[in-house]
Amino acid sequence: MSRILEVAVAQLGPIAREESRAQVVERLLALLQQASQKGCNFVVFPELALTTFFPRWYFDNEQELDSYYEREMPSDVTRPLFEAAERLGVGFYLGYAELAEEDGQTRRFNTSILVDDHGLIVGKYRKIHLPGHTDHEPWRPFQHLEKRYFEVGNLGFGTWDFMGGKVGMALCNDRRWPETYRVMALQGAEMIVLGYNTPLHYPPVPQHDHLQNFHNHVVMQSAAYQNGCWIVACAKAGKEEGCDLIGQSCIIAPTGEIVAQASTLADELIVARCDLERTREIKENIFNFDLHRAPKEYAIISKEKD
Ligand code: CDT
Repeated sequence: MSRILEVAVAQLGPIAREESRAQVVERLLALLQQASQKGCNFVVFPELALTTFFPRWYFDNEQELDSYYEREMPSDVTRPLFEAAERLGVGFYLGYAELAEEDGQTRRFNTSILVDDHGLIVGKYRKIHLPGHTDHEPWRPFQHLEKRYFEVGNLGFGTWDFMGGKVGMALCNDRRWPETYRVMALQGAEMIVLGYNTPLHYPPVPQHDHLQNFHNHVVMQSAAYQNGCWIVACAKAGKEEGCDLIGQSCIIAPTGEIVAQASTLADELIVARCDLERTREIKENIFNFDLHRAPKEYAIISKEKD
């Protein structure tokens, strides 16, 4: 028996600071259309896919900062994506900056959603591992102010019944942390989807710059294997406003093998036929959680630091 999701990763090349939401949505629509023509029914877009990666700048003007966030989803400008999803019968994952009013407060999150093949939002995730720094650090060639511009996500790591499978979401830096995947795998995740914006240059430890692509893949390939799930990862890539972002978007099988990989740093679609039943090869054998995990020995992992 097989249970197939025909998956497309819609890698994006750079988004200019001056590019409008409408222009970006046009690019996303073209990739969604292309995915449908290739027979895909699920498309994965990057993190913060509607604008340039704005945490690279320090803004003291709140109005300017606010212009990068979505106050509603869908909005007039993003609705064509949802309409296309319904018309083409293609679900999608999309990352964006979310400005929410909750408990009488304005809150900012780095968010992703799962939209099904009827164009309906079925899941929302707010990024938990926020990298970078809080204060302006002018010594850096570019800022990474996620800790200033976003709160830690308050929705946890979830999984959703989605188009015949159990799908979980993460965002960029989350992919480097083994707990991200394990918490979702313990909730039955068969596929984990994520988007990323990863600069090639890491100012605090530049001697690791040549390892950025290696680190990108090594964490996700081992996580796919150790959790017996598909991992689908989509970059925003290329030279964006002078900052080089890695590409190498990929689709990884539960064996840890990369089955599709982007070869450019531009808008590019890669596809794979993902059989969710293949998760059993791992989940019922080498990483059978019920038989082989030793959770009593892992208590320290979830203990808050004193
Ligand atoms: N967007 C994001 O999370 N990027 C980080 C960059 C490295 S930390 C400054 C990442 O983990 O890829």
